[in-house]
This record gives sequence, structure tokens and C-alpha cells, in this order.
Amino acid sequence: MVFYLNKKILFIQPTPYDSNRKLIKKKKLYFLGLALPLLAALTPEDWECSICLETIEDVDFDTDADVIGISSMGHAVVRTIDIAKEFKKRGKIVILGGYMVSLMPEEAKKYCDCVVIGDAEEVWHSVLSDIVSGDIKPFYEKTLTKLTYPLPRFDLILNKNIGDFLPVQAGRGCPNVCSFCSVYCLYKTKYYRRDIEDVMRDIKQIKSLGFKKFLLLDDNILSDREYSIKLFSEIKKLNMQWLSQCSVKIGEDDELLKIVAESGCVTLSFGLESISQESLNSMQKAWADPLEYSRLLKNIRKHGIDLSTEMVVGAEGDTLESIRATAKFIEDNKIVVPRFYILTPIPGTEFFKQMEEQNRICNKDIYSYNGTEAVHIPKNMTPEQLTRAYWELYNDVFTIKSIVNRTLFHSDFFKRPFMYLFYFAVNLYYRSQIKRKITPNII
Ligand code: B12
Ligand code: SF4
Repeated sequence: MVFYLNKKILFIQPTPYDSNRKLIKKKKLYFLGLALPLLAALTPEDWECSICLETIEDVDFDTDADVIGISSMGHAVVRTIDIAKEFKKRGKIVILGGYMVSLMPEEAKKYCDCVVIGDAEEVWHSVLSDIVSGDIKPFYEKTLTKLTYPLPRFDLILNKNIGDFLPVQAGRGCPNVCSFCSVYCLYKTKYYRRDIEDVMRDIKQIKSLGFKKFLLLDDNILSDREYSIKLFSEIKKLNMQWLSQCSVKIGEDDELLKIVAESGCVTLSFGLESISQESLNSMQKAWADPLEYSRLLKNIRKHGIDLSTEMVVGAEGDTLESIRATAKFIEDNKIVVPRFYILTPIPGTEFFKQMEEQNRICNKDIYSYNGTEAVHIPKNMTPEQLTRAYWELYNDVFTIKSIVNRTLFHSDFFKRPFMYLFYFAVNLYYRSQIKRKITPNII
């Protein structure tokens, strides 16, 4: 129990456990979330903030901070809970937030003093003032009225071994309804877009910190074409490079693609999910047409934008043959950075509800909900077959031959040799991870 509060807060981004229940540790962390630098910025100035990115550094359980704020993302929530328990034992005030605890707040509350459900912007001051007055509530939740916040405190992470880009957010939430997705589950089609001046303010900050690249966070940047065009035109003036994710449908729009490419976009990631229409339909993603994927991807590549993809296996239309065929799809389409997960019913999502109703959850051990083990009974194979097919797919996609074809022998290699050498290195790194049965999710 804390008697005298020292107004020091340690924010932690936990690292997930691997399938051997060992912490995944890296020397360098390329992809950074925005949550912790943002929370630090929202914290009143009379508090002292520090950030621990557990993937690249150890949690200091002996910290003198009295308040510990821990984020939670996907299966890393298991580690979130372990860290929370340890700090509770040591008498600290523990606050949990982030996607995963927002989807299971009652469970999360068992391990901490309070849970912030969803966005923190409009409740964070109350959380801290309640802590100071000794009147902390179990849950804090307030729907955003407008997405606006101060400059993220990147100064707290600049001394760490991070990559050469920082995150900037344009929008939050998503208007779509994909059944497996936590964004839909939490935001229920709400989608907030920041003012362009605010987004540009943050990008300029990143540039002033000496970065030439940024990661644009937005789950549906193309849903407002006019906004996107305005934003990209402003970005172009800064002469920076950027990467982001968006719908593959951008491949239909040559004018927009040209603007995107000219504004410095080098890589776009696409949640293609599956090459089976039946699978896409079952995930409420019927608006995507896999027969169109190759044409759209080719057009995007033609504009000088490199392709990264996220796909899942184990949906209703997937068969062992379609999973095998996915490897060929990746090679044919020259995807430079492909990633796969086993479709996982994350508690709280529509897909979880469906699988529960149909009695198709075959593994309730939350450690296994890491996207690399089948925890539901798929329609066209056994869970064991799905897990095996998943790793075989990864092995097929990351053979040396496929890696070389997708990177060094890529037709655009001589246009951007350094980028392609970088992709080659990323692929070799992923290959080494896959050999150790670690799914490539953090680079
Ligand atoms: C960048 C990103 C990553 C990066 C960086 C991750 C990191 N550890 O920082 C990388 C690529 C490494 C990554 C990996 C993974 N990710 Co990710 N990632 C994102 C992404 C695109 C943006 C996150 C972000 O910065 N958002 C902006 C910030 C400001 O919003 P926020 O994080 O929601 O934070 C707000 C609130 O949630 C809250 N909050 C957050 N943390 C805390 C903590 C406290 C104490 C408090 C009070 C409040 C609070 O306050 C913030 C301000 O309001 C989101 C998609 C999205 N729409 O957000 C997916 C997303 C969060 N990721 C997701 C997943 C599943 C993963 C993986 C598990 C994938 C996998 N299967 O391996 C891994 C897990 C890695 C890990 N370390 O845990 C899911 C989360 C699902 C869930 N139920 O948790 C999302 C929503 C994608 C999706 N559509 O499904 N990810
Ligand atoms: S998967 Fe992507 S498009 Fe579908 S609801 Fe989630 S964020 Fe939106």
C-alpha cells in the first residue's frame, strides 16, 4: 500500500511470451505504438513519467515510481497481467489500459487498481487526480468527443534502441465491421479523424527530432478521399518517407496512388486476410474480392509503392489446399514483407461469440491465443492440421528461393536497391524467427 505518493509514473509496453512461454526479446524495436508517448503527454507536468519497452529492455520491478501504467495488446496481455501482479505485490498503484483489457475489463480488474476502457484522452486527468485524492475508481470509460491531444512525448523513448521511424496518427477506429477485429469490437464503426493541422504538427515534430520517416496510423485512411488528398499534399512538402496500412482498393485509384507515392509513401501494408471469398464473407469482409487482389497489387507496385501484407488462415472457406496456394499468391505478387496469423477468436470479438455459440473453441488457455496455434475448430480441417498448415505456409514463403525472388530479383530492385536490401534482410530475419517458431510480429 502506498502511503505517500511521489507522482512518478512508469508506463510499460509488455512484450509477448513465445510459444515456449519465454519472453520475446529483441535488440532493436522498429515498430512502436503511440499509446505510451501519448499518455505521458496527457499527464500533468507535476508528474514524472518514464517508459519501458519490454521487448528491448527489462522491467525495473524495483522502480521508485508509485504508479505503474501498463498497456495491453493481443496475447501480450498475459504478460501485462503477470507484470501487474508483481507490482501489486510490491504495493504499487497499477493501472491497465489498451485494447485487450478494454475487451475484458472485469477480468483485468482482478489484477490492478483500475482499468481504463478504450480511449484515455478524456479520462486520464480524472484517473490521476483520483489517485492523488485516494479515491480511485475501478473503471474509467468515456467516449471521445473529438480526437485531439498534445504532442506525444517521444523524448522519453529516443534514447532507446528504436528504428528509424516514429508513429503519427491520422484516424482512430474504423467504419467497417470485420467480425474478428478488435477495432470493430471496441469502436463499433465509430471513426475519428484528426485535424490535418494536428497531424502535420506531429509529423513536423518527428522531422525536427531528426527522423526522415514516419509510420502513419489509421485503419481507414482512404474512407475520406478529400481528406487523404489534402493530408498527402501537405506531407509532400516535408520531403519525408512514410509507411502505412490501407485497403487494397487504393489500387483502383490511379490519381490517389500518384499523390500517395509523390508524398513519400514507400510501403503500404494490406490486410488481405484470405484468398478465399468464402472466408472473407464469413469474416464480414465481403467487400474485398480476392480475384481482384493481383490486379490491384500490381497497380500499386507500378506507382513505386512496396507491398506488405497481413493474412489469416483458418477461416470458414479455408482448406489445406487454399492455405498451400497462399504461398504461391505471395510469390506471384512479389510481396516484400508478408505476415500471417492463425485466425484467432479474441475474447470480446464477434468471431469469439460465434465460435462459443457453436461450441467450436477447443482451447481456452489464453497463452495459446497468440495467432500461431489453432484455438478454434476450423470448418475444413482439424485444429492440429491448421496449426501445421500455418507453419508450413510460413516455411514455404520464407524459403531462400522465395525470399530472393521477392526482394533481390524483384523487378524494382534497381530503382530502390537499398530498400530491397533492407527487405531482404527483414526476410532473412523473419526466416530465422520462423525456424524458432516465433511468428514475425515485432521487428
Ligand atoms: C502500431 C501497432 C503495433 C506495433 C507496435 C506495438 C506495440 N507494442 O507498441 C506492432 C507492429 C509491433 C504490433 C504488434 C502487435 N499487434 Co498491434 N497494432 C498497432 C496499431 C496499428 C496501432 C497502435 C497504436 O499506436 N495506436 C494509437 C494509440 C494512441 O492508440 P491505442 O494503442 O489504442 O491507445 C489508446 C488507448 O487504447 C489507451 N491505452 C493504451 N494503452 C494504455 C495503457 C494505459 C495504462 C492506459 C491508461 C491507457 C492505454 O490510451 C491510448 C490513448 O487513448 C493497432 C491498430 C489500432 N487501430 O490501434 C494494432 C493493434 C493494437 N495490434 C493488435 C495486435 C493483435 C497485435 C499483435 C498481437 C499481432 C500478433 N498477432 O502478433 C502484436 C502484439 C505485439 C505486442 N508487443 O504486444 C490488435 C489488438 C487486438 C487486441 N485485442 O489487443 C490491433 C488493434 C490491430 C487489429 N486491428 O486487430 N502492433
Ligand atoms: S480488420 Fe481493418 S477494416 Fe476490418 S474492422 Fe478491423 S480495422 Fe477496420
